Amino acid sequence: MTATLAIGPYNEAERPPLKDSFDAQLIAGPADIAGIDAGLRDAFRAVAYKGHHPFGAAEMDLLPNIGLIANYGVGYDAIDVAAASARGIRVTNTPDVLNDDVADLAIAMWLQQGREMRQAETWLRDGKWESVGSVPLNRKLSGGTAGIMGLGRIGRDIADRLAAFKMDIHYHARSEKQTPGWTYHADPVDLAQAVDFLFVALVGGPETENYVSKEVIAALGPRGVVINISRGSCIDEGALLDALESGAIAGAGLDVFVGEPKVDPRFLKLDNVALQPHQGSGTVETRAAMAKLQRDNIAAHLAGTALLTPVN
Ligand code: 8YV
Repeated sequence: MTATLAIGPYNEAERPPLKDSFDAQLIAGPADIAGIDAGLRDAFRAVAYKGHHPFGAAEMDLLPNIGLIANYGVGYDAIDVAAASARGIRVTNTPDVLNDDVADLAIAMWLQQGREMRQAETWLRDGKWESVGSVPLNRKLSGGTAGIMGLGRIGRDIADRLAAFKMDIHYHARSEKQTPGWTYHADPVDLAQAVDFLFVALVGGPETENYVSKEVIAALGPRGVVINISRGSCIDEGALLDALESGAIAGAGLDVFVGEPKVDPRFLKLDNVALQPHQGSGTVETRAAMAKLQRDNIAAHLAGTALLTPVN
C-alpha cells in the first residue's frame, strides 16, 4: 500500500518521479481527499502538496497517520502550520532553489513596466515605426531608488540584481540587517516615501495581509511603481487599483493576485502594468529542483532521517 499521497496540479514531468520514488497516489486537490477509501487514507504517512488551495485541520484529520506535509514551493501560506504542529505533523518547503528565477522575473517586470518593451514591440509589429515614426519615449530605470519590502532570501537576490543597475537600495524588514550601503526603514510608509520602485518580497499569510496598505501606496507618489512577486494578499489590491487608475502611482508589475488564477478585470484595462500568471519559479530547471527537494524531504521522512528544509 502506498504511503505517499500527492495532492495538486502536478504536470506530466512531475508525476512519474512521484510514482517511481514512492508509488504515490495522485489527486488534483484537497477537495478529493474525502473521496479516497478510509482504509487507504489511513495508510498515508506523507503528503506531497502542490498548489494554493487551503490545506487545514479538516484535511489533515482525514489523513490521521501522516507525519509530513512536503510543500512544493517556498511559500507555505496555504498550509495551516499551527494545525499541523498541533497534530505532530512536520511541514517542509522548497527554499533557495527558486530565488534566482523569482528575482529574475521581478527585474523583468520592472524593466517591462519602465521600458515598455511590450508596447514598443506592438508598435513595431503594427508597422507604426515605419508609418508613424519613433516609438514614444519611456522611463530611465538605472540609477534610481528602489525599496525592498521584506529582505529575506528572495528580497536579497532582487536587491543584489538592482545594485548592478546602480540603484540606491532601501529596505524594510522586521529587523535591520548587515547590508552596508543599503538604507533600513523600520516603517513601511517611510520606505515607500524614500523610493520610486517598491519590490514586494514578503512572506504570505495572515500576518502580511494588506501589508502594502493604502498609506504605503499613497506614499510612493506619482512616480511610484510596485513590483510584487510574493503573494497577492500582501497588497491592498483595491487601493492599488484605485492608485493605478487615478495616476496616484505610475504603475505596477505583478506576478501574483488576490483570488488568482482569477485576476480582477480592472487590471486588464490598464496599460501601465506588467502582468504575469504567477510564473516566478516557472522554469524547467527550477521546477525540477523544487520537485526534487520535495521528494528528498519525503524520502527523509519515510526513512526516519532529518528533514532537509523543515518549516516547523
Ligand atoms: C509555487 C510559489 O509554488 O514557491 C512559491 O511560494 O509561489 C511558487 O513557486 C508554484 O506556483 C507551484 O504551486
